[in-house]
Amino acid sequence: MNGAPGPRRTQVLALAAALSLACTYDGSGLGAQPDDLPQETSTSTTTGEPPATTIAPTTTTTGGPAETTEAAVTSTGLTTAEPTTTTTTTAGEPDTTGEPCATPEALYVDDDGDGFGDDGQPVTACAGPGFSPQAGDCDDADAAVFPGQPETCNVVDDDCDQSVDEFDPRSNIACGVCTYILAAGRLYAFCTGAHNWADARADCQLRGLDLAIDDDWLEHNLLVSYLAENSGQWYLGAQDGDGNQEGSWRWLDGSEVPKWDGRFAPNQPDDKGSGDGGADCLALVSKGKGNTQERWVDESCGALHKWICEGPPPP
Ligand SMILES: [Ca+2]
Ligand SMILES: [Ca+2]
Ligand SMILES: [Ca+2]
Ligand SMILES: [Ca+2]
Repeated sequence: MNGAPGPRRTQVLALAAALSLACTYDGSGLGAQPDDLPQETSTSTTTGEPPATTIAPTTTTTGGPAETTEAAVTSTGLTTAEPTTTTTTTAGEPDTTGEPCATPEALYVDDDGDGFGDDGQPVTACAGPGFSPQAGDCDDADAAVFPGQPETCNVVDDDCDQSVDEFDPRSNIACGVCTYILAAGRLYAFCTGAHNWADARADCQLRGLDLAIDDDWLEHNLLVSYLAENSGQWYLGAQDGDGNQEGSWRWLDGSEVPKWDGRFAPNQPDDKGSGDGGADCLALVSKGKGNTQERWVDESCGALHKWICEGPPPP
């Protein structure tokens, strides 16, 4: 009998609960900042959320009629809603700007400030220095390297197109041992270095090209016209099978190399190379070299020669 609260004591408790509820509701719903606010709101204020955000969720939730149950929901809803909003915003502009913004965007880190971001570093952040909506910077530590930058002869892919020192009519018409020529709707590079066939091909590929395919007599004569007299053999993009299959000559695109239309020099191909057991790579001979001049010969693939690259012209 003594332990159980009397009816009067129960009433007092209920009244006290109702009063405290009313205070919570009024304080947040009206935006007033009396003594109640610091308790509930102080947490959200510290997180940097503007007052407007705090008001919105409270007003929505208090639409219901009931008191006691509703009150529990209200305070729960408030507490839950705040951190969620705050977390999203904070994640948006992490450690870089520190400034909150209304709408973080999908951007890329642009460390060198050249206007192009690093593909490998997408972020949700506020627009501003250090970020760019455009990806594509292949060197985000070099502000002179970005898409659209004129290509120059510097062993660097200046314009991020994955070709190094390729032809650029603005800034790169000759580079190293190679001179670029636009002719008959194709782009060629005539290279006067000394490479074996594989290295010659790799050099072309680095420039966004490949060893030239001498399709017909028209192209053949065009190529020959660019070779200096007595400049020797120039590798083309054709091989004879894989080592010992003499006779299966193919261009790099898989098409057959004709042995019947006179572009091979007399008695060629003869599979006679310089000591490595065959001659399985095709070369074009310049003017001035006996009966092989201006014709094809088969060469040992390890022999060092000049080379001709070919590819589509730049867009
Ligand atoms: Ca950049
Ligand atoms: Ca860059
Ligand atoms: Ca390039
Ligand atoms: Ca370059």
